[in-house]
Amino acid sequence: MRIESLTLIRVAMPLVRPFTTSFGSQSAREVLLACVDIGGTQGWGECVAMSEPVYNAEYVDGVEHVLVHHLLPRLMVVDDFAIEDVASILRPVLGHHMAKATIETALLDAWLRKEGRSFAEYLGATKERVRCGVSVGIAATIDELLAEVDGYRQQGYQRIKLKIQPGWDVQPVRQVRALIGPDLPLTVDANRAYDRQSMRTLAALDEFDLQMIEQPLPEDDIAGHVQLAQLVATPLCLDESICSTLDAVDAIERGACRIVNIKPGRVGGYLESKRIHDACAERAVPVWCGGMLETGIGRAANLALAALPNFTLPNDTSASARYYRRDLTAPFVLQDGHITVPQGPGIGVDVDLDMLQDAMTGRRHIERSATGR
Ligand code: OSB
Ligand code: MG
Repeated sequence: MRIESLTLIRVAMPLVRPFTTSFGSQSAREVLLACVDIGGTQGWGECVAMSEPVYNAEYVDGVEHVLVHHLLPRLMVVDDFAIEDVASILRPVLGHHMAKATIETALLDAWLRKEGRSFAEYLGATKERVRCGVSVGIAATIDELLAEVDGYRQQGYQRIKLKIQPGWDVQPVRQVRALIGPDLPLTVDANRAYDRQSMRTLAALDEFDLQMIEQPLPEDDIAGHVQLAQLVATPLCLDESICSTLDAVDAIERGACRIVNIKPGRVGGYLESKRIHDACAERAVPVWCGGMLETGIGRAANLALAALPNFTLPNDTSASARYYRRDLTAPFVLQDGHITVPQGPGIGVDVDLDMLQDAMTGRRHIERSATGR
């Protein structure tokens, strides 16, 4: 394939309720979409970076800059490449996984649409629907948290994940466990908010039979996670620490985690996500698909990934209504705790162009001819 044009579209997406984590609160997503044209067929990629570099180092304006000035020019000078070549063409640019994932996903969608093949089939999906959990932000009060969790429980989510931070951990977890009973899986996600001095607090969570503790320590403290894993009985899961297959293998072999959260944006795309899935499967380490409050465009691709066989734990692939009043695609709906994997060509869903028009805040179009090729 070769790229004829790239259109970058900014969309303002208000959340149904603010989402608060240990790194801050957000009431809307500023979504960057890439629409690539390869000889008349278009494909879409959703950038998962946040407005500010507070989850990891990437942020929306930075992603747009890297795409336009460093990634697109490297792809535009190649007249015929395969989807499997994209990562190596972009390898001279260090980091910037979310930017790389955005363009690689748009190219994968375009190429698969042209071939009449789905993400699910290309990636090797073995399930028609995936298990869904829900990620619950830090609330103003425990009563508000309990009301929100109760609503999700009634909707049928298969796992509740509570965001925690120092001062919002043992008590909310105790009360939520009391509300939902012993059978519904419960997890916590600290987004790196603890340090080596707070290991005792994390060990106090053992009594609540959590399925996992996600990313308790800073992303570069693998040795700290190894120590913590020896002190707590609850399995540790890494999110921010895992940016590649090498990271995953290293963390597993050192005993830093027993579960891996795979977010395609964080690791540079769906091809690398599949490699992480395979490496974890070989080592009998279960994985699940994380989320970044994606619209239906990113969610469709995540569902296809989560349909791979070693995605055995409930995923952060919740229904559209958990995030947005109106989505950029037909809404994804929770049925019996699952969402159905799209089977059409590419990501398998169409972008709602009326909705896109209404929510668009900016647009930038770059033609091949304009780059002098
Ligand atoms: O750590 O998993 C996280 C959202 C933004 C940034 C980081 C995280 C999250 C979530 C939301 O937990 C998961 C979802 O999309 O439902
Ligand atoms: Mg996380």
